[in-house]
Amino acid sequence: MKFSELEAAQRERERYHALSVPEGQWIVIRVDGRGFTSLTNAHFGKPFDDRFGELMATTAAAMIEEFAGLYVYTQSDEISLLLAHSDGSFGRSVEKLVSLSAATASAAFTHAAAQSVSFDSRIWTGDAVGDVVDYFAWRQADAQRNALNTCLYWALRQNGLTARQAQRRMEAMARGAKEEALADYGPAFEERPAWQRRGVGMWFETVERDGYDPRDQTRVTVIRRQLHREPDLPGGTEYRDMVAALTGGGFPASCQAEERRDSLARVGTQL
Ligand SMILES: Nc1nc2c(ncn2[C@@H]2O[C@H](COP(=O)(O)OP(=O)(O)O)[C@@H](O)[C@H]2O)c(=O)[nH]1
Ligand SMILES: [Mg+2]
Repeated sequence: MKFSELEAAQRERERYHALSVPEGQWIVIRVDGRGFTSLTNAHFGKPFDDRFGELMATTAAAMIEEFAGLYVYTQSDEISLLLAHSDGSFGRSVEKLVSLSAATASAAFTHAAAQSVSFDSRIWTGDAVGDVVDYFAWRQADAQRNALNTCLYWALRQNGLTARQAQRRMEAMARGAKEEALADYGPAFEERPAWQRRGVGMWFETVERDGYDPRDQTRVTVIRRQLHREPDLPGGTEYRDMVAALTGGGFPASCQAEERRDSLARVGTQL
């Protein structure tokens, strides 16, 4: 068999390589830590750990920078990254987006924590801005529900209940009853840090800085893009409006991913 025939036959067996997200669809990439229940049980405080939250935020920042995304949101051990509508990176190849996002997240967390971890990855697609808003509202609602459950669970455990007893106690409780029970043991749910209840969001913003142009030795105003980190996200309608506004992204619609990456690299980014 000639090499060219062998090559063609093998390429044909890379069956999923041609799979790509159609133009015009919004893309959110979501990565999730693998086996983070055992990781957090072994190395981090319960129910929430500041250092773990910091590591996830660092990982989220690496993702939005690497993919020059519009918005990144992290809660628990997951990160959702919204790409620009016109993003053509990697030909919108599913294999590339999934593998490189998982690799980026795994490398960033591993480097920051000095502990080897891996993330899985999936792609969500949406037809319109309203779908993107629904997606992020969904992940935030998931954050809120899990945060209430985990806060109450650990409050019950710290007050002498076994794992089974705590689970039984919570089984039949509606959300209101859980909030009331939690308030009996410590700070009310609404008084706990917002990042624990609603997650953390990041996006690029434009700021004006005083600069110096060495060519004609004049003071100039330079526009810089920097990463804004929001640990106090709003909930409900306000959050939906915020996400809708971020789909605009601050880049002209015609600006391709390569140009955005270049412009971010040129000005540098800072947290
Ligand atoms: N101790 C602790 N655990 C956390 C924290 N954030 C997330 N987790 C845990 O991370 C796990 C994430 O859930 P999931 O992805 O379904 O579990 P996995 O399949 O084991 O990765 C849950 O067990 C959470 O309790 C934290 O700040 N502290
Ligand atoms: Mg996980």
